Amino acid sequence: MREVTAYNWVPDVAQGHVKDLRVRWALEEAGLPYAERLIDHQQKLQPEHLKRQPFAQVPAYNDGAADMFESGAIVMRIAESSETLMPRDEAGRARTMSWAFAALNSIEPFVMKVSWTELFWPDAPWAPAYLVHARGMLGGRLAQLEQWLERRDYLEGRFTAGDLLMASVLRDLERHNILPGYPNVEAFMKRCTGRPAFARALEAQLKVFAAHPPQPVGA
Ligand SMILES: N[C@@H](CCC(=O)N[C@@H](CS)C(=O)NCC(=O)O)C(=O)O
Repeated sequence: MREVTAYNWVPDVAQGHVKDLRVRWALEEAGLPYAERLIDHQQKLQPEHLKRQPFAQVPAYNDGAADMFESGAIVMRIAESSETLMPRDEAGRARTMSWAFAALNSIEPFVMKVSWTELFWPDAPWAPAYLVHARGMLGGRLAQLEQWLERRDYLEGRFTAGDLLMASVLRDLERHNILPGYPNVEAFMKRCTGRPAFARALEAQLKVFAAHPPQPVGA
């Protein structure tokens, strides 16, 4: 049985945004059942977890043949066994890989600069000036994506793991009132997260938090 390591509880701000969600979503798209290994914020620091996730984070993953960490890598491994996530032809597989890296390497860093600043340090004296630049850089990337998505429902015309990762990244902007400026990008994100597999994954993550009491999360 595949096993996903996830937190048993996180603060409200992170609920529905913890990165095991991407893995759960991929497994749901692929129709693969999985078990949860739930850890708390003390267990993430213990040698047993650090063996599986060197940075004391989640997700971690085991599918019987491999122990893995890094949500993007895990999603791509799941995609290898699902045509829903990865086209069978070589060129299509290569394009899926390109979009997966684009999501995590060309878009996510810009999303994180804005979202972390606005969520965690909104009142810092440096925040306003930093945000001008961070929002500017993010806007440049979103404008390019906006153009790419003109007349395309998905990044390559059909849903793949690249879309799953891109939508997962973009979704973190929902609470920052940025996406309405990029209607193609926003529609794409909603198209992806409107898939029944996403709803099942989100429900599974939130159900865990509802069942566990709050706890300190500091490292
Ligand atoms: N690049 C990693 C990032 C994982 C990550 O940021 N995990 C967060 C939850 S979404 C975490 O465990 N944070 C706790 C910590 O860093 O102490 C991935 O994509 O798997």
